Amino acid sequence: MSESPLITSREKLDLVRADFPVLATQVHGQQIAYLDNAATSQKPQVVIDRISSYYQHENANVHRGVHTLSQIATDTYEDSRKRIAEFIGAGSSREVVFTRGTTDSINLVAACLGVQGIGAGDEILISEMEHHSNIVPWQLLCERSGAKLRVIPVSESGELEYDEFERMLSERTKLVALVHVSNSLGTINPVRRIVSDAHVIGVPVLLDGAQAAPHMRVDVSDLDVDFYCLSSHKLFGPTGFGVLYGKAALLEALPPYQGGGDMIDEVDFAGTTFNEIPHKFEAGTPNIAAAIGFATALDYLEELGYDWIAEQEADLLAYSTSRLKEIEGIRIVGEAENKASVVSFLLGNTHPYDVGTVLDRLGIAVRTGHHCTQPLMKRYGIPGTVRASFAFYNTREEIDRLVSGLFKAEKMFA
Ligand code: 7TS
Repeated sequence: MSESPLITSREKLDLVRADFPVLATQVHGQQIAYLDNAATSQKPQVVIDRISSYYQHENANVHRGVHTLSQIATDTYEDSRKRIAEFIGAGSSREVVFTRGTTDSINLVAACLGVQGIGAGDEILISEMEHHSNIVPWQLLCERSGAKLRVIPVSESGELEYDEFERMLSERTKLVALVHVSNSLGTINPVRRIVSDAHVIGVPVLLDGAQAAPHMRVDVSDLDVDFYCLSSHKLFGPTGFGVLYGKAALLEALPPYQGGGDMIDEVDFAGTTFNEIPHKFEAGTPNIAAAIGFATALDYLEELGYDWIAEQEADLLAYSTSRLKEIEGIRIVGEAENKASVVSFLLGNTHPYDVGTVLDRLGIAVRTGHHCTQPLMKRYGIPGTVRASFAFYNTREEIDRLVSGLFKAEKMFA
């Protein structure tokens, strides 16, 4: 994207859209309206080009070769770590562990904490609005250790019952693990208050940030959070790559995750010593191209600016919410006061899958189902929702197409 100072905001949007080749794709003979950004976001051409150029000119393994190409790959890869650390406000790149994504980041902490003497009488605190990846790893840990999983309830409008959180938080709590922004409801949780309340009694906090960083500036130092997890592919970077941020002292205290190359200091049959953080948690050849591509995606976002992103997405959220309410049979699920640009809804008694199928025929991509939050769907007594999740490159016209598609679906299933 390049712009002159006189550019209008619509012209800027059109220039930004041109950066994302997938947005020109045709589906069933129509230009795609891609409204499934919470599942994964599209990649700008600069990210695609950077990954391609890495494989064309720089590909070599990292941390092991004396040869020049390997040194270049290592430097570029470690520079990406510095870039990512800086982007999320980490104090040092030592606090940035590369993983396969949010799921892997959470599993890493759960697996490593499990070795650290969590046991009967201890509690892990999560909420009813968690993605399965912030439920199941803790259930597995509790089964192994005898610890108890406690669940903060969610209100009808989709907010954490904060009084319940305060009541449940105690010296038995070993960790609070909560979603920053809900993928199904769009709720933005009051994470600053959560972290500070937990810290009053010395309880560490892990935040699942998969859906937060695509919409807002995340600064882990400012939040004073202990662990923060995110996925590159939801942040306009490649799939299969993500980050676990952890405070250095906490990461140092954890045992290694998986064993293998790169995570060791010295291996002997009598015993092995381990590499320093973050490498201690990174066994095997990593996804080098993804780290480099992700750093490029962050550069792109920075250039765009979170102020513009927030302005654009606030408009999309407000416009879609008011337009959807024109449809008589619509029920919006999740109307928290503080929301990201995600709208979940039901159309009368029509199954979300049927609505999604009609929309797909019109070239409109939404997600339908439980969105990997089955306990949350049970809380609302529904099988799932239709979810439109917006990124900064979406337009009001795409929302108009969604709404007319829904009117059509309503008539078909009446
Ligand atoms: N946490 C949240 C809040 C998520 O939304 C997701 C993925 C994950 C964790 C897992 O991320 P991963 O990159 O490790 O898979 N959410 C969705 C979604 O809403 N639709 O598809 C994937």
